[in-house]
Formats: sequence, C-alpha cells, structure tokens
Amino acid sequence: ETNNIPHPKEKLLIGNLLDLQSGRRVQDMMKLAREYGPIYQLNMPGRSLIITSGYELVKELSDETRFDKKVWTPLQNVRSFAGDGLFTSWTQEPNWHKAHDILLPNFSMRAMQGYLPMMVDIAEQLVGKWDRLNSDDEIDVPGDMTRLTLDTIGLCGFDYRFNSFYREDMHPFVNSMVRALHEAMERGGRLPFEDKLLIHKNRQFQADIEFLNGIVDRIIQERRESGEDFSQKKDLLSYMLTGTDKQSGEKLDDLNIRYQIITFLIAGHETTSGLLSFAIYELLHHPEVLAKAYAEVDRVLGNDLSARPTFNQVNQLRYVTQILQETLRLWPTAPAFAVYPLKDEEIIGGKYKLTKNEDIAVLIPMLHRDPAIWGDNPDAFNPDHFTLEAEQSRPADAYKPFGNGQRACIGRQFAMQEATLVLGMLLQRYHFIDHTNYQFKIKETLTIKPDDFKIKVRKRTDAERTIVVQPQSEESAQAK
Ligand code: FDE
Repeated sequence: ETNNIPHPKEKLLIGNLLDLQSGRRVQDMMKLAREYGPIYQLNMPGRSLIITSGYELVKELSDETRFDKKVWTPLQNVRSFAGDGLFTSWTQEPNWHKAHDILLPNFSMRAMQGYLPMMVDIAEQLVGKWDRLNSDDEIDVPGDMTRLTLDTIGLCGFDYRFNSFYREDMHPFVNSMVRALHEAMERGGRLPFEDKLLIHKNRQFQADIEFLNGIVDRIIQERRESGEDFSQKKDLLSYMLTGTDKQSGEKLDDLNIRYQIITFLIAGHETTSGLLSFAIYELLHHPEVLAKAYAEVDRVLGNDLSARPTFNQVNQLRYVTQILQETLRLWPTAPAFAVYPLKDEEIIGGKYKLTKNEDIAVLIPMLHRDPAIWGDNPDAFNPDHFTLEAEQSRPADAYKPFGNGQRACIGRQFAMQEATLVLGMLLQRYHFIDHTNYQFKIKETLTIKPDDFKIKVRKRTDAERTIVVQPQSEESAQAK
C-alpha cells in the first residue's frame, strides 16, 4: 500500500492467486499490464510479485549495481532438475561464475563457425523430411522445430544424436522435460499444502527427473568411454569435463556437469523452437515481409539446393535476422525474467518504493510493446524495427529477449545463427500454406510457443526463385 504500486483487488486468503490461470500465466500478466500499467503488484499466499513492463522502469532495473537476477519461484522449482546450472543459479553461488567462465569460449564467434556444419547437418534432416512429404501431408510446426533444435544442441553441445527425425513420436527426453517443466510451473501456482497432496504428480515429477538424469549420465559416460582426446573435441561437454575456472583453478564437479547439460538441453531447444515457429506464423500473415525475405534468400543462397550454406552466407541474411529479431520482440520465447534490489530502493525518482530482495519480474512481451519506444501501433509485426539505423536510435534496454547484463543468455548468438540458417533454408525451398486457417493460440510452459500450429508446404521452383531475384538491381538494393 505504501509503495505506490497499483494492484488488482485481492481475494480473501488466496490474494491474487486466481488472477494468473494455469497454462496462461504470461498471457494473464500481459492482460493485467494493459489494465494496470507498466508496474503492478500481485499478492499470493506466501509471496508477492511486482510485474514491470515499461522501458523507463526496466532501464533502472537493468542497473547491475542496484539489482541482480532473482531465482524466482518458477526457476526455484526448475532447480529440482537443473540445480545450480547456469540458468537457475544465484549469481553468488560459486558454480555460476565458475561455469560461466569455463563455458564462455563455447559461444565465441570462432565457436559459432565451428558449429555451422553441425547445424546444417540437422537442418538438412528437416528439409529432407519436408521434401519427401506428399502435397496433402500436414506439418506440426512446433513439433518439427523441437526435433530440429533438440538435435542441434545435442550434436553441437555434446556430440550426441537424439535422431528425432528418425522417429514418429518425440524423443522421450522431450516428453519428460516438457512434463517436468510444466509441473515446475504449476507448483508456483498452487498453495503450499496442495503440493504435498498431489502424490501422483509428485511421483511423475520424480520419475521424469530420473529419466532426464539417466540420459545425461549416458552422454557423459559415452564420452568418457570413447577414449577420445577431450582437448581435441571443442564442444560444451569437453569444456565441462576438462575446463578450469581462471579465478579458482577448479573444475566443475560431476553433479554440476549433470545440471549444466540438462540446462543447455532445455535452454538450447525450447526457446529456439518457439522462435522459429512464431516466425513462420508471422510470415504467413505478412506477405510483403515474406516477399522481401524470399528476395534476400534467393540473392544470398541462390538456386543450388545441394550447396550447404556457409558462415558468410548466413551472416548476409540480414533481413531474415531482422524477421527473427522482430519475432522475439512480439513473442520473446523466454517471456519473463526476475531481479531483486540489493538494498531498499526507490525508482522513477522516488515514485515507487522497492524492498530489498523482493521479486520484480520483467514482463518482456509488454516491455517490447511500450508505445514510448515502439510507437502507437506496437502490436504490428514490422522487421524494419531492426534495421541498423532503427537499432542505433533506440536505447539498449528497450529490447531484452535475452535477459540482462552478466546473466543474459549465453546462447544468444548460437540461437540466432541456428534460427537464421534454418529459416533461410526453409525460405529457399518452400511456400508455406495455412490450410487450417490457424487460430493463434499460445502454449505456455517455462517458454511460450504457438499451440497446435500446422502448415503444409509446396516446393518453390527454380523459375520462381529466378523471377524474384531479377528486379533487385544493385542500385535499388543499395538505396535501401
Ligand atoms: C539465459 C537466458 C535468459 C535470462 C533468464 C533470466 O535472467 O532468468 C533469457 C531471457 C534467455 N536465455 C532467452 C533465450 C531466448 C533464446 C532463443 C535462447 N535464450 C536460446 C538459448 C540457447 C542456449 C544454449 C541458451 N539460450 C542458454 C542459456 C543459458 C545457459 C542461460 C543462463 C545464462 C546465465 O549465466 O545466467 C540463458 N540461456 Fe538463453
């Protein structure tokens, strides 16, 4: 009451618990933000949460001398299987700094170049599947994107092949992981005593965690038994097994390696598959954007479908990258992160009071719709938001799909390179067909993705590719 922060009316005993419905918490938070504005508070039994989404607020919250990443309730529940892995650790836990230091070289520009052939390997499996479909066969977009991204992080990170394109159903890792993530989210919305009563759910949760651990332990064991020289193979796993932290001179312990692998498998695929799925959805609804994307892809990748895209070519797909950046503006697939004040704070020149340690969530989809930054029609999909000039004239903290500061996403370049490559290869080959007249619906776990989104594809012909390419003279390309 005294902190000046607006809040929806609370119900007796349960407070605002019911304001966030299971399975649509992020969407409900967005709705409340449209109603209550860029900062509001929810009080639930045993915890309260401040939800922010205005640029001016987020700019202050991004100051790492005053605020640090909070392992808030959703992440605390994920700690049951991701422990003190990078995503779910507190900045002060020794393993955060240690693992960050050891694993950072895996995400350098050079490392990205090394991953490209493996990313192409998996992308070719995806288009290999789509090429062989009959014209009336349906594609489960998030399903195939999940196959792609899981296999990509598995191969690039751990030299492990999930071979998801060789099976009808999802790899059991995905099923266990999705169920475990879902349960972790649900726990955040239950009353503490309710949790203990759900014997079946608790058993399933334990079983799923054991299954995830089993797969990860097998990956580690296979590498140890392979007798390969770890120092030769430069993937995440070899750094995890052999790398030492510069500060302490220590290696990661076995339990932490398990947590890191689970972390990377989850973080590396849930988010990127949602990104690709939302991007295809947006392209279906923006023919003028799609036409520009085809023109760029035809110019950069050309007609030869057997040629494997090079690192340079992927980097030249500027407009495809803008499409993905704009997709992450409207649909940031990791839709929220949280910080806490290191001491009692006042923000916006004393307008709001914040208490040391309390949970403050940044609701990214609404930050990315702040009219002060994005204009009067922030819901409109427009990749021109990410031309170089537009980016330079915008404050950095207005766009945060990868989180903030030292705790921002370590996999950012990895995800963008993968998504750009794959979207490029798909555009080079296919027309997308919205045969179901898809009604947009979001599925929420820890991440968001389009729910039950199916398309069909038709192959583009060489003639179509050439026609699109011709009107693009050198001059008109430069004039833009
Ligand atoms: C992280 C991240 C983040 C932050 C969170 C918080 O703060 O809580 C975010 C927001 C993100 N991330 C996002 C995203 C999106 C996409 C697409 C992605 N992401 C992707 C990826 C891939 C990979 C491999 C990854 N990712 C990973 C990761 C990690 C490990 C982390 C943690 C970091 C630290 O250190 O903390 C992240 N990511 Fe991401």
